Amino acid sequence: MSETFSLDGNWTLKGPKKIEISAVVPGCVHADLRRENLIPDPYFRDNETQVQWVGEENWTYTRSFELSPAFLRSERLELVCQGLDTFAEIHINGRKLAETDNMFRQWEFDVKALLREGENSISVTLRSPMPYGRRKQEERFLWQTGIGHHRLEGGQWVRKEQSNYGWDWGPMIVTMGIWRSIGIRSVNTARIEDTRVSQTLSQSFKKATVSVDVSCSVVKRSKLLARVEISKDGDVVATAQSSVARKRAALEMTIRNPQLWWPNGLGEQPLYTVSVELVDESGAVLDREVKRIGIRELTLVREKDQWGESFCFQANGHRFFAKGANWIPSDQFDVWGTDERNRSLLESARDANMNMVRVWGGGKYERDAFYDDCDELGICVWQDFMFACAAYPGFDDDWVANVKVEIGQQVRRLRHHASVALWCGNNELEHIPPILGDEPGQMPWDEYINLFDRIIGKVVKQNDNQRAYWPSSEHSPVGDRKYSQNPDCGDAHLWKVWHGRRPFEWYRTAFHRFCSEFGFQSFPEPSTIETYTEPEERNVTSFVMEHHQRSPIGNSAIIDYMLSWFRLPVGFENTVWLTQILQGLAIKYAVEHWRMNKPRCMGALYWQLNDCWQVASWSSLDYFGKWKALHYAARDFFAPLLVTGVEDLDTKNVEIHVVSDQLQRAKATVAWKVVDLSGDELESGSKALRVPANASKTVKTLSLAKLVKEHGERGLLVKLFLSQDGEVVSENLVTLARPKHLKLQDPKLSCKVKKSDGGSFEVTLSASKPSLWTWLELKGIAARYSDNFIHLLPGETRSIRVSPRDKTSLKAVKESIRARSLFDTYQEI
Ligand code: BMA
Repeated sequence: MSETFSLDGNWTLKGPKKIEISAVVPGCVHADLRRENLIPDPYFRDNETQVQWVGEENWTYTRSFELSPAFLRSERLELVCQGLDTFAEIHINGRKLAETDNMFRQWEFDVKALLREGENSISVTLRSPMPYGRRKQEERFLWQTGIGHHRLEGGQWVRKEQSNYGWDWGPMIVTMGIWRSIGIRSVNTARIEDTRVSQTLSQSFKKATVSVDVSCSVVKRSKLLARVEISKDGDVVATAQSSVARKRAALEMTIRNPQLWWPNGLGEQPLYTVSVELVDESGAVLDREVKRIGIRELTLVREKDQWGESFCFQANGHRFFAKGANWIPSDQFDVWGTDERNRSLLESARDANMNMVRVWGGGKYERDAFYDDCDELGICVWQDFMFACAAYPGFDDDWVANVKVEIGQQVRRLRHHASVALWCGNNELEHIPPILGDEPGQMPWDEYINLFDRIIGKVVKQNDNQRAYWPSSEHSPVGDRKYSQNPDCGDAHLWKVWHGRRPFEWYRTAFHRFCSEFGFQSFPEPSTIETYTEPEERNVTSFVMEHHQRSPIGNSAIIDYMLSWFRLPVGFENTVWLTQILQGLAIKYAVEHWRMNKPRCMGALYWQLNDCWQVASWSSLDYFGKWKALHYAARDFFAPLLVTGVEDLDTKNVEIHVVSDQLQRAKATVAWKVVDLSGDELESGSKALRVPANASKTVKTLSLAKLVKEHGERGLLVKLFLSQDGEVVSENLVTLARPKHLKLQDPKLSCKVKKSDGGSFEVTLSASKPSLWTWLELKGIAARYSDNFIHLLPGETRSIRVSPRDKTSLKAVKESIRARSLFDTYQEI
């Protein structure tokens, strides 16, 4: 049986200044130096500037290991490096084995001749990628975004995480290290080199044909057999076996009445285990590979329709609206972005009713566990290949050859995952003006098309014919390819709000088919800011706060929009919380509009889900995974059944819409309540509805002209409720004036706390006057809230479950709890 002798664990790291410390593999140089206290916390204040030298040096990892005689007798021994970042030179027992130049590739080398019985040594020297990138830029300059503003040069020449060089939400810290597992694999007779699982579903979805293609690496000629077993929860549901001919075996199995895998919100995520064994003549198992699959149809549908060409995903015969966000690396240092942290971020995505993340092309291909989590949580993955916002050297044959291997390996690694929905060539190469063209520094269109359409497109097709390949995000497939943000086809990155400084209302003029990026920034909450600032720096324009703001227009854009919507807040804490409320409002504006316009628009993935350090950014989850106001808002605006209202400031009408993503029709009741700013009811009503499946519907128009005459635009609030079986499933607030102009009164919030189960607490909130964006905070206690930033009218009560991260007493919760609302943000302290 093929075995791997792991070389993970303790190594020694040697570097400049006579540094010699213990190191952990997988990991990176910065993490090792930090562990030994040789560098300060790079995320604190502007310490990032003090760690720049690390990425400019060369570093050597070494270790020794003992191999048993039995292991050494294996017919072949291969060093398998699952990831080396990036320019590595490997030596075994003092002899040079190889050089590598791509962080995203797995490297395998035959090392039998270099190994000996007893003690062996290995060293991996990592050469700084910085001089190389700079030299290449001097030889032939290639354009990239954002250089000069917290971005280092030359990254596009190196097959390495591009955001390492700095991004408009991330630090410039160029890593080096053995960043994935490393080990020596023994092979006797043969091993499984690759397993390709494909599936075909019958039209009724009652029968799945699963094909497994096994290819082997053979050391010694012999009769080989491939055996496959598919099981579900321990029960075998199908088996097959076939002899291996010309190093390959093709097996086919049928599963009747398969349990179908669904995106989150549409059904369950049953997973089947496909276990493949390679067996020799004597029946001995030579190698085994196990993959988990979901039986499902998950395709991209593009067809002519009344608006142009659709762009929407379909699962098991049902088109669905993609709801989610863009994923960036969860830490600047991969090793700090643990599987647990990633899992918790993805669970937060699931809890906010998301069904898709886009793994953005400026980061990295994530670890297997990430895709396993997505399979389990029903989060579909739009997978970019790792190219972003720069002209790339498509003219360089060696570079292209390197990329081809990388793409092939990654597609083969990830293609069995139920969640992987789409391969996408790159992020924004097509539509950022200076990237493509014939000027010096630009990538010519024909070279671009050759690389992304032909070469990469072909590698994808060869390795996966079950999924669509989309050359770029964004991309216009019909008519003029250079027509950026064509509303009639393809996907679009809509940045008129924020980068273009248009008002939030602009979103309501956009009718794009699939909105794969749009966003608005906010600050992380005060408790997160405390982890990177000194107390005297807690002002949004202090040097350190600006250091943790990478968008050149960042703070001024936030404040500009804030003044348009809200009263100028008083004090630092109110300011940062209010930026979150503002962000939530911006994205709600966009998403509700696009959901209302389904099926014309069939996807909204906002920029961005998460952060890689503590920073002001477009994220809805901060570096520690804490939910910003946007994430709570996302759970509401992505709800399977949504009620929303669109105000017409000319007619003073409010149109009420109900959007359903459910696959069945549903009975529901929509109710509305118009109140004045004291909370006194002026009008109310309700209507029973049959909500059509997977559709959007206008259900009622409220004419408020008369009430506006009596109370003024600034004197009214409209609350909408959608209930099913007596339970409110969605609610919303509509105003006819900007919140800053509403004459809000002190809501006199009351908050009662009692102990609940599992270490949580139940907080009951009520208000004596309308309380907008009411939020709870436990000062000094990290906690998750079942709901936050809610609108309360007098007479309503809301129970919120508060789950502290660490065990906390009722007394401590009572002492630290604070309930505030919009009104409080501008009260003089
Ligand atoms: C996009 C992304 C990122 C960037 C973001 C915010 O278009 O693709 O490159 O971080 O905008 O500016």
